[in-house]
Amino acid sequence: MIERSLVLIKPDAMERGLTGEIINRIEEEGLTLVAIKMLHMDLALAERHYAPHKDKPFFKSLTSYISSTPILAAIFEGEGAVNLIRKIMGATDPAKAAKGTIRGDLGIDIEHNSVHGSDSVETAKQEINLFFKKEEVFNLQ
Ligand code: IDP
Ligand code: MG
Repeated sequence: MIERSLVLIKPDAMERGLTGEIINRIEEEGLTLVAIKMLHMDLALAERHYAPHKDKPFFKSLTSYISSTPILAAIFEGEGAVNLIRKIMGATDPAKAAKGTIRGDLGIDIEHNSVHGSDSVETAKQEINLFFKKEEVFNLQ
């Protein structure tokens, strides 16, 4: 199934100049970039994006972190894009993520883990709508 997934390059990766490295790792696995923008998420957008975590003890810290500096939001498209990107990213906690994954190689800690990737096709649709207008997404296949 051709799917789309939302990827965010988080503040810790932005600050260390890792955008090219992260995009490259995803493109190398055969996925296609169909939308990209730089934006500074405000707290309201951060709270909407991370709403499923609103009752977690780290919610306040997480939303404040993700809105601390400008980030990159991107949509990648391709066969099984959602799960493939989860695999390329690695486990949530960089200390537990495998070597060769983005988080395993580049992540700092469980909060500052360099990237976000949608966790299902359904979530991806909602997340994409939160960040992109229809006309900002391109058909390259
Ligand atoms: P995911 O990004 O791998 O899907 P989620 O459980 O959905 O992981 O958590 C969303 C984000 O919240 C993580 O990427 C990470 O930045 C942050 N996070 C997750 N668990 C913790 C924690 O225990 N402490 C601090 N931040 C966390
Ligand atoms: Mg998640």
